[in-house]
This record gives sequence, structure tokens and C-alpha cells, in this order.
Amino acid sequence: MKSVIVGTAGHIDHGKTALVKALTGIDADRLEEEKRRGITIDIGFAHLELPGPNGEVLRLGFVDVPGHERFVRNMLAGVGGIDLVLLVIAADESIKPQTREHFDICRLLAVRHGITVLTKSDAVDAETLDVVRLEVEEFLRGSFLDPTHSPIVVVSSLTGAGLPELKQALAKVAAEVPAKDSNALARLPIDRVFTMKGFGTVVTGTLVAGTIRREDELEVFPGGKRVRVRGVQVHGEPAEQALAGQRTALNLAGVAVEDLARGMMLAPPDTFRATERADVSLSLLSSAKPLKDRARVHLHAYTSEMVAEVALYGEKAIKPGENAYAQLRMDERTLLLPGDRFIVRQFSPVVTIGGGVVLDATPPLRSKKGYFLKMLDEGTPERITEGRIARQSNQGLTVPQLVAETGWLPTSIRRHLAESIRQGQILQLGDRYLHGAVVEVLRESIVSGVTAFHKENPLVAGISKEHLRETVATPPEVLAAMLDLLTSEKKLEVAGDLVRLPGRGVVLKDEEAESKKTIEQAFSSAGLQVPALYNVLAGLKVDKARAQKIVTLLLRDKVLVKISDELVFHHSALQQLRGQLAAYKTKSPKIDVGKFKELTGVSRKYAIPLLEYLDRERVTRRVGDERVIL
Ligand SMILES: Nc1nc2c(ncn2[C@@H]2O[C@H](COP(=O)(O)OP(=O)(O)OP(=O)(O)O)[C@@H](O)[C@H]2O)c(=O)[nH]1
Ligand SMILES: [Mg+2]
Repeated sequence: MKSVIVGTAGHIDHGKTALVKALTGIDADRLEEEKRRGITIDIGFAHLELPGPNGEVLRLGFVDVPGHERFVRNMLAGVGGIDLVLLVIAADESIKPQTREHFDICRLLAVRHGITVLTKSDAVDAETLDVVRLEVEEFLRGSFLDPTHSPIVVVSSLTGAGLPELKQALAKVAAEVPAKDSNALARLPIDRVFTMKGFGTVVTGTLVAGTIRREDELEVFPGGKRVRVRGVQVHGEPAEQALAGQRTALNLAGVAVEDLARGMMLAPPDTFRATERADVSLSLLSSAKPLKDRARVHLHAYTSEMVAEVALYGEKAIKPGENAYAQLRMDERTLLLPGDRFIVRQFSPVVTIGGGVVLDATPPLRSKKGYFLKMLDEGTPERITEGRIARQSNQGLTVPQLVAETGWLPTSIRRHLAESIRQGQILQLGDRYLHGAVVEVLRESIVSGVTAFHKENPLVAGISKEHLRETVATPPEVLAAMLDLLTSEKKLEVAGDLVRLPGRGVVLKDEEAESKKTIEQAFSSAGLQVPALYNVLAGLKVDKARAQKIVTLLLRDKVLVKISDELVFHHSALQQLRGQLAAYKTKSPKIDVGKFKELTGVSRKYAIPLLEYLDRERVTRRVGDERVIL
């Protein structure tokens, strides 16, 4: 059994609701006010089973929309999920404003199948009917309802004339409609919310993709609330599951009626993110005024409606009848996915001016990359997957992230990735996929990061993974996978938490570190009575060259201070000396060599270079044979 959603479209009073009733026996006008005023205000529903041309059963769900120009927004809430449109034109009135507007909307939403129905045939003579038919044929020329490939059926809902032919045409066209994908990830745009006695919260909608089963958990967008499906109904009958393309009612647990509204969307939990921005391809109707950059519009997608700003990519305005790439910036968060169709209406006065398709629902805020949109617009799923991964640079993307960005199933994504991986365009690192060129750059920067670290820290065995990760800005799992790659290629070595270049042995480093400690201790414990440097170095385990390197390092780090060719002091001893002089100053502003020797306990051999050092450091100033303490 195949399920197809049939929508009506057309000007007010042209007989849409009457036609649906004549076909199905169901009055889609369910509101008391609708019955009283004799017009449709909100969308209504009906259903019909027809035998298809190949003997299969076609299950048609009807969405009957209002024709009144004030209720176009309700019409938009209904038209989002339709597969096939019945464009209803009354033979006694021919084409009217909402005939055009509804037809424009269907074209902008890329509805591809339909039947044009000339109603009220009983109300006109044959001549008038011929004239109207000519007008209508002219109107449809070149569109998806072009009369050369799409039927025009003349009916009277009053007398029943033409109804058998219409049913036949419906069966034929419905059989041609490609079935919606019930294996895809489920999305149900909510069009009605109400309480049913004994059941609680019920929502209805046209299931645009996937399957929803009893007991499924779903997430409400926006808002993120979780709900459980207590019961499913399809076309008013209890069912175990609803499939894409079916009018669906769900009895929901875990949510109050007040928390739900038309415009929200149900989808699998923890899979998608609501967005406030979407990059789109936008077409402006030729009947519209030019649309300026940053113009505010009413945005309609499925059952949702909100205000959005249209930011153009590079252009100052879109001209009537033209297409452009744009970023929609919404006033509210909503769930949109690439491929979703939308309509925009002028802010004021409110008329339909255009529509288009979402290319990217996770765009950067200020991307100037029109070419990226062109690729998303025209590329194959393989290229799009590759491009999305490349865009994330060092971060790459996981399969769940790709699902969230594209709405595709994990299996499809893996299939799209297979060839790129085989060709080396894409590499898998841990759970992430990175672009090949990015991996090359990353490889270089990791090796050069480690090399630079060794150069700056000759006495440390290696760089810690965390430090390296910060240096190259990449997720831990990507670094781990890169390190696996680089160690297998013998470009790096990993020991515990440390990463190093091959050959920078730890044993060697331990000796150096030990020697460094020995030197430091020798000088810090000596105070001002420092030993000769060559004596200290001679006692070390490391060779002369490396000992000299360690000293250079200690001097660079100002742990040791060289005050003459022969004399090296620990910085703490010199610090202490400054303290002693400051204390001495409180007794006497001046000091001579003798007093200095007395104060510090050093011999003349040390006292002279130390005082000269203090002069250089402007701790003292020589005046004759004495020093003024500054
Ligand atoms: N003579 C005649 N009258 C019809 C026919 N179809 C509908 N009508 C009448 O036309 C009026 C409008 O019909 P509806 O079916 O309510 O029109 P509609 O297109 O649903 O109108 P809205 O939903 O308000 O846009 C009603 O009075 C119907 O009885 C028809 O085939 N012949
Ligand atoms: Mg109606």
C-alpha cells in the first residue's frame, strides 16, 4: 500500500472543500465558524483509498486548505508535506489572485505532481468552459502542471459529473509520485495540538520522513522536550506505526497541550539541533518588488512561521524573478535540514514573494563563501560530505555530526564516504573524519611542534600530549590517531604521556636532569663561597659538551648568574646579598671593601668582583675607596 498526500489549492469559494467531500465523503471543514460562514479558515483533512493502475491500493490523505487571502498562512501550514496538488479553478470565475498565489507557492515548494480541476462545470455553458480552459492552459504553460503532460479535469461537485474521470486521473498521478522515504530519520511537523478525553495530548501532522512507532521516544523542536508515543493513528485508525507520507496522529505522554503548538517538529531524540540561521538558495517571484539585503520577511517552512532577516551574499538586492544565495537569520530557533523547502512573504503588506531550498542549516555566522553554497547546491552527496568535513578543518566530523548537518542516515553517510576514503581524500581518525589535506598539514604541525619543543626544552624528555594538543588545536581522539600514524611511520615516539622525536632517549635525559640538579645544588648550598665551575662540572656523569649546555641553560633561565669570567653564583645567594646590604644601609650609607668582607665573609678575591657586579646592577656606587649603598 502506498500513501500519498493530496493538497488542494485555489481561490476562495472555488469549490475545494466541496470537491474533497465529493471525492471522499468527508467534510474537511470541521470548525463551527467555517460551517457558519461557508468558508474554510484552517486546514482540514480527509482520506480515500483508490485502486492504483497496477492493482495496488493507494491511500490518499487529503489536506484541504483555505482560499481566503487572509488565511494564506494556514494554507502554508498545510501545503508543506504534500506530494500532489489539486489546483481547483471554478469555471465561472477562472483565474483569481489566490489561484496565482497558491500556484506560486506550490512551484516554490517544488511540488512536482498535480491535477488541474475546473470545478462548477454545471454553472457555465460549454462556450464559457472552453474560454476558461484556454485561459487556464495558457496560465499553466511551462510549469509542473503544463497541460501537455498534466491532466485538466472538468467536474461538478454538485452533479457528480467528471468525478469518475478525476478519480482515475488521481490514481494515475498518485501512482507516479515517488514514495516518501520511510527509512529516513523521522520528522513530523505538527499542524494540530489538542486534548482527547481519555487520551490526553494528541498532535497531528503529515509525516514528511521516516517511521514513528508506538513507544518511540521523540524530541520536540525547538525546546528539546522529550515525549513518548503512547499511541499512533493513521487516517483516523489505530496503528502500530505511521510511515512517511501518511496523515498521522500521535497520542503523546510526557507533555502538556500548552507545551506544544503548530510549527513545532517531532524528530528522533539527540540527533538534530534547532538553528537560528540557514544558508539557502532563494528565488524571488517576478511579481515581487526587489528584495534588499537585510530585509525582514515572514518565513514559512512546513508548519512553522517566523520572522527572519535575509542576508544576501555579496549582492545589494535580489531582482524580481531572480535567484540568489542568502542567509536566513530567524527570530526563533527551528529545526531545518538541507533540502527543506520554504516560502517567504513580504513583511508588510503580507504577500508571498518567494521561496527556496535550505542548503546548510549549520552555517558560520559571516561566511562569504558563496562557492561553498554552490557546491552544496549542485554537488553530489559524496562531494557535499567531503566539503562539510573539509570545512571543519582540524576538528573533522563524526558520523552523528554529519547526520545532524545533513539529515541523512548513518548508513548513507558511510556509503558516501567510502569512495573518498578509498582515494585518500578523507581519512578516519578515531571516530572522526578529516580531509586528507588537513591531515597532511596536521602531520607537519605535530612533528614541527615536537621539534620546537625539544629545541626550547633540551632537558625535558618530551612534550605532554595535552600541551601538544593545545599547540595543534585538535580533539584528543584526532591527536591520538595522528600519533598512532606518526609512530607507525617512525616519525615520533610516544612514552606514557610524553611525545618525542625518535632518538631523544629518556635515559640520556635522566642523566642530564640529574646533572642539572647537581650543579644547582652545588651553587645554592655554597652561598657566596662558590666553588670553581670547572670543579663542579668535572664531577658530573655527563660529558663536557653536555655539561656546558646545561650551564648555558641555567644561565639563560637566570638560575645561575655569571659575574666574571671565573665566578658564577646562584641567584638566591645574590638575592640574599642585596638583603644584607639593605639592612647594612640602615646603620651606614657607605661601605668599604674591608667592611664588605666582614659583612659577607668572603675573601678579597670574591669581594672585588662582587662589588663591581653590584655597581653594574646599581645596588652600589663607587665613590673613591668606598661604595654608597643606593
Ligand atoms: N454549482 C456548483 N457549486 C459548487 C460546486 N462546488 C462547490 N460549489 C459551491 O461553491 C461554494 C464554495 O464551495 P467550497 O467548497 O466551500 O469552496 P472552497 O474553495 O472550499 O472555499 P474556501 O475554502 O473558503 O476557499 C459552496 O456554496 C459550494 O456549494 C460545483 O461544482 N457546482
Ligand atoms: Mg474550503
